[in-house]
Amino acid sequence: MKLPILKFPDDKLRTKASKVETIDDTIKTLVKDMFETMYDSDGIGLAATQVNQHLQVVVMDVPDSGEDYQLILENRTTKNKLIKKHPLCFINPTITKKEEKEIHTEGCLSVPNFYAKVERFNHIVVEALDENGDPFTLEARNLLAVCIQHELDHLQGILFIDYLSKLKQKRLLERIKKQSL
Ligand code: QAP
Ligand code: CO
Repeated sequence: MKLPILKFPDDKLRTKASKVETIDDTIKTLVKDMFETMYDSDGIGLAATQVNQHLQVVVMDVPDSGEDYQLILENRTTKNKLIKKHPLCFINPTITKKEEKEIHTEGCLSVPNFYAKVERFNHIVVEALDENGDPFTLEARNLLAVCIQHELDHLQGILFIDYLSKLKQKRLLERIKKQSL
């Protein structure tokens, strides 16, 4: 089932997520629905906070930009099938190592049609449970590392736009207010 996504400036996006105590059928259904919602919205990452579920659950599928796909003749469908092949689920995630700051352009399903440059770590290590409750440790770089930091921020009620200047935040709010008139 596709879930509705909270949009900035909804205050519910500021809620801090609680730790998942047991990975039961409710959590498994939430994970499944979050993947469906993310893929259907053409997203690469989604935090439970964004679908108004205040639990430490994140789903992600970051396109692989590796050389493996360069020789394949692509169309819209094959591209999606080949590229979207790294579904990851993080439950109760924690970042245990952060290295190398870099500036990346980010977007967010909760702030549609807005993109901005944010400084993040380019190399991280994250520990989490997967959707079956099995612990894993993942070393991530580049876009995957950026996406993990962005999604973990959502679980703390933090949005990428919080890192922008007050002037840029003010302009964004004005733009959103005009759109919803
Ligand atoms: C977070 O964001 C992210 O405005 C995931 O019209 C994004 O999936 C981290 C999206 C980029 C690092 C880099 C945004 C889709 C998707 C939009 C997303 C839109 C349609 C955002
Ligand atoms: Co986001």
